Amino acid sequence: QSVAVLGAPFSRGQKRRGVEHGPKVIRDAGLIERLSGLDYSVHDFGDLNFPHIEKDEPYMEVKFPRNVGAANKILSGAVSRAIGAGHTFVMLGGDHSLAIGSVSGHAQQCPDLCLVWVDAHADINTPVISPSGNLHGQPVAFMLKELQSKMPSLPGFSWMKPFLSSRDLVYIGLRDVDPGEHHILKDLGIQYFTMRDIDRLGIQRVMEATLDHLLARKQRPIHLSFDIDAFDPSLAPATGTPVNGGLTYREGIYITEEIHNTGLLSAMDLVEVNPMLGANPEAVEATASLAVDVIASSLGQTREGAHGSNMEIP
Ligand code: DIR
Ligand code: MN
Ligand code: MN
Ligand code: MN
Repeated sequence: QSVAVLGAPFSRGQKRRGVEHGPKVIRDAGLIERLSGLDYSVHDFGDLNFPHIEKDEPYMEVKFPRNVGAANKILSGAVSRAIGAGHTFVMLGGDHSLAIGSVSGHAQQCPDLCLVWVDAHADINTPVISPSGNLHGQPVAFMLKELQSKMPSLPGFSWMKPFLSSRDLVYIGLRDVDPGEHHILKDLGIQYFTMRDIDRLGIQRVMEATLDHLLARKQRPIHLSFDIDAFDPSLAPATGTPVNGGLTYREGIYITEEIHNTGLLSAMDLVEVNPMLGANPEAVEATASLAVDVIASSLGQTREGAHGSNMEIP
């Protein structure tokens, strides 16, 4: 059982500086030690080096397309190699535009993967309908085969092709969805659970329905893309686009425990931790420590505790 950890210090998918320091604060919060304690051999591959492309004019309204495209191409290759080498893969963001490279690299090795997207936002704007022009609000649109005809060819993205069917994706935690995104969700019949759905059903039934939707026909690798802004801003204040009314700590950890219990988690992203946005150092540490809890729980840390099979009561 081996885990590969890779940092992706990148922020050009949105406008606020600081999210490129996410990997550092998540490591400083003790990530590697926590994963080693779970009996994994942990391979920390450090942080990727992304080129800075000086001349990168907006394409339509979309900001930094060449920088985002180039970074994701590099990330995609790195993820594909790590998964090909047999590791369970953990990507530390960086902003959520990095999911383009992370999920596509995973899909190169595991074409039948399914995707669980935990986020306040749907991140499914196309470049044409995006109200902000920020690519971190668009990664899912690049992945979906059903949106291919709606996607302009953006400079920087000629390397990638859509690879995911809309039925192989489930959202959890939504509470800030743009009108064009809502139209796409309904049009494609995408399975999603908003915070209201969690209020109505409870997180246990939401996870049951999520895993049933993705795995009932067949067992297959799971990609978990976890945006820290899925949590309530009281728990995760150091993030770029906080939205009130988010996941409780217990709901978030229940999601990751259930993902782990499938035995099918193959890769995950933890994105949008921005240490320049906490009101004080404590707010940043709380957000980073929450990120560590999410990753450790996804990889098998339990609340009930655990013991080795050869343990005796002394
Ligand atoms: C908004 C905000 N829907 C956009 N998106 C995200 O810019 O497209 N914030 N992802 O985290
Ligand atoms: Mn997101
Ligand atoms: Mn978000
Ligand atoms: Mn329609």
